[in-house]
Parts: sequence; structure tokens; C-alpha cells
Amino acid sequence: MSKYWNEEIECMSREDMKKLQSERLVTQVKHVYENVPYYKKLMDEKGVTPDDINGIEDLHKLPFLTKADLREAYPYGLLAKPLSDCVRIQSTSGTTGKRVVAFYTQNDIDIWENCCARAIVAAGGTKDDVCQVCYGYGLFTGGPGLNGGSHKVGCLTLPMSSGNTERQIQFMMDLKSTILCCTPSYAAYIGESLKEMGYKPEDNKLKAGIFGAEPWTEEMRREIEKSLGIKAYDIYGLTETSGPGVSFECEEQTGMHINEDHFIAEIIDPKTGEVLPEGSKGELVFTSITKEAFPLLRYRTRDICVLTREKCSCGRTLVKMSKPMGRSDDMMIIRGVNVFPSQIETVLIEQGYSPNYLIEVDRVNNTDTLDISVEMNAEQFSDTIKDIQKKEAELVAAIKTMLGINPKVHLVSPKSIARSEGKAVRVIDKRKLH
Ligand code: DLL
Repeated sequence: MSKYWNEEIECMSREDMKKLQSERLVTQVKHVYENVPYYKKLMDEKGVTPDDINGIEDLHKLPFLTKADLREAYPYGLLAKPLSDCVRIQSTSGTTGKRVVAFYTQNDIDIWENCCARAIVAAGGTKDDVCQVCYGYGLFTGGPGLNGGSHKVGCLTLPMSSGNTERQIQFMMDLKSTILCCTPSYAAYIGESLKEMGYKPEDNKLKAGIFGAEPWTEEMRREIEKSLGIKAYDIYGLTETSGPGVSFECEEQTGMHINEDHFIAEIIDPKTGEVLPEGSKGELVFTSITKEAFPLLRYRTRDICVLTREKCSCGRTLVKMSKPMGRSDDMMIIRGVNVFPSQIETVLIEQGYSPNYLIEVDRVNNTDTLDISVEMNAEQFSDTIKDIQKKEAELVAAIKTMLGINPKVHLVSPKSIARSEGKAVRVIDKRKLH
């Protein structure tokens, strides 16, 4: 059994990979220019035509694409294939109104699932494995992506989705799961629950975990590895570029190999947009060179990281990205859901509150907590506790509708939230992630 899913690609020489990327980029730029008026306009504005793009050395000439573009072009504005050629949509978590909607042709799905298969094989997966997928299924890409990859590898796939931890554990034990796929915080929670139920790490048959979709530390990795008795592998991706599997960790556990035959990665200075030399810390930008329905050229992920081409002992030559070290915008990931403070502010103002609020995020027992203190004005201030509790419950419901997760809301008396003399501090993230 090979330790690679696609050895030819995963261990390709740098020269051959550059050639492959260049060919694919040239074709992709033409495809996009001819089929997506939104892109044509962006490129025309920058004075670039497909004739200017002859290989990856010309990549920097293309305009960037941002989440704001995706929102503006919602829902069909970036579609590069007729809708009748598309077989699936997936969407980002946690945003209402104009969500990011990604489209897939059958070929796009096949490529995506093969990327996930590479991750599973890199974690030691074979057709003899039982792969328990407890990422969410549905619009979120985690469940469908790893599910598809697991099928490709030929693992016996348990499409559990997230939640119902007791049932997860029962299936894990009864069906002898060997690979666990979920967010790192859920893996830690499963580890804790197993212990509480009286199991020792050696009682389960798990050998590996493939964890991603949110930031996690090396300390957390060690904790999870100990509590479950496994080796824990990181996996990265975003809805815009298809989902999980843009990059994946190998046994060396020192960063994630990017599937460069499908995604060209660049690191830029988030302020100036200038491309930075290899090894620099900056914002990760991806160009998808094989996607048919929803190709993105120079998409700014807002994730801050470092790329390295140091030789990897696993034999793969694919460039490695570090764990994301933060974001160049204010997006937080809370219980796996992408949350912007502005979304919370919008709800508060819609509900008649002032923009005096404080968002506190923490991680307690491996679960993210979200506490929002909101100031009442003199009219809203009531001395009956029941009244305040009712108002708090209304706000919780409105925020839950917006974000999809339940916050704790604390209504506080007028003028009790400290006013700032400079930039207001509206978010305190106490999670020690980096
Ligand atoms: O989280 C896709 C995914 C699913 C990745 C399952 C891995 C496993 P989105 O919901 O669009 O997609 O969120 C994308 O999540 O820009 C990063 O900020 C963050 N993220 C994803 N993977 C990691 C990771 C999925 N391994 C956003 N480490 C990205 C840190 C991650 N952050």
C-alpha cells in the first residue's frame, strides 16, 4: 500500500510542478475571462488580458479577489459554468444575508474528494480503515468533503455529522473506528467524555485524527493525542476554494502540504498587497487552477501564515503552510462558526440597543464560549429581573438566528461599559491559541 494517494503529483519535481501550474493557470484565466463578466471587468480595470498571462511568473499581474467581491457577486456572479452543469452548492458557516455560496460541477467534486483522500492517506488511511466523520454535514464543507475523501480511499465511512457525543462514542467503540475526522475542539471533547465514561485511551481502536476548520495549538494537539491514543493531523481549507483538503499534514506534523496541482499559493503583505518572498509571514492568497464552476483567481483568504519549501522527510515536494497564525480581518471562529463582530453589532442596533457592548470569547473545557455584555439605555433599564431576562432571551434568539450559535447575553446598566479614549475594544478573545 502506497503512503501517497497520488505519488506522481505529491512527489513531483519542483520544475514539473511549475510547468503544470503554468499550463493550468493559462487555461483557467482564459476560462474565467471568457465566462465571468465580473472577472472580465476586474481584469479590464487592471488592464490585464489573458494574453498577458503566460505562466505562474505572471500571476502577480492579476487582480485580487476578496470576500467583499463574493458578496457583491452573490449568488451567481462568479459562476463560470452554466448552472445546468453544476451538481452541488456548499456555503460558509455563520453569515446570514449574503452568504458565500460555492458551486461545483461533478469534476469539481471529484477533485475536491481526491484532495481529501490525499489527507486521509497521509494520516495512514487505507481501505481497511473505519473512518468516523463528525464534521457537520449539510452546507458546511467539512462533512461532505471528508466523507467523499473517505469513500475514495475505500474506508468504511461513518457519516455521523457533529453532536450527540454519546452516540458518537457508542459507534466508535462498537464499529471500531480507526480514523476520526472533526474539529480539534470536538476531538478534545470526545476525549474528555471517553475518560468520564471510564474508558482508557487504549480501549478505542482509533489510530489517527484529521482535525481542522479552526485554529488549534501544539499543546492542544498533544492533549488530544494523549486522551485518544492517536496521532493528530491538521487539515486546512475554506469554502471558497472547495472546502477541506486545500492542504493537509503528513506524519512529520510540521505544517500542511498544499495541493499545488489545484491551488497556487502566494503570501502577500495584507496592507500593500505586495507579494512577499518565501518564508515571510503574511496573508495567504489562493488561485484555483482546476475548478470549473467557481474558480477564484488570487483570492485573499485573510489567514496569516508562512510558506516553506524545506525538504520534507515524508517525500512530498508540495509546499508546506504553517498553521494559520491569525487573520488580517476581525473574523473569529467560534465553535467552528465564522463570526464577524459587525454581525453582532447589526443585531444589537436592529433590536434598539446602543453600540456599547463587549464580546468575550473563551474556551472552557475545550468548548468555545461567547458572552456578550450589552448596555441598556435609561428607557430600557428596568428594575424587574424578569423583564431583563425576557429582553436577554430575545437578544439571544436574534443573535442565534444571525450566527447559528447560542451566545450568553448580559444586559448591563446604562454607562457601565467602559468608554474608550481611542479605538473601542469591543472584543476580548481569551483563548490562548498562539
Ligand atoms: O472550515 C473548511 C474545513 C472543514 C477545513 C473541515 C478543515 C476541515 P470555512 O467554514 O469556509 O471552511 O472556514 C474557513 O477556517 O479561512 C481559516 O480561517 C479557518 N480554518 C480552516 N482550517 C483551519 C485549520 C472550513 N486547520 C476558515 N487551522 C479559514 C486554522 C483553519 N484555521
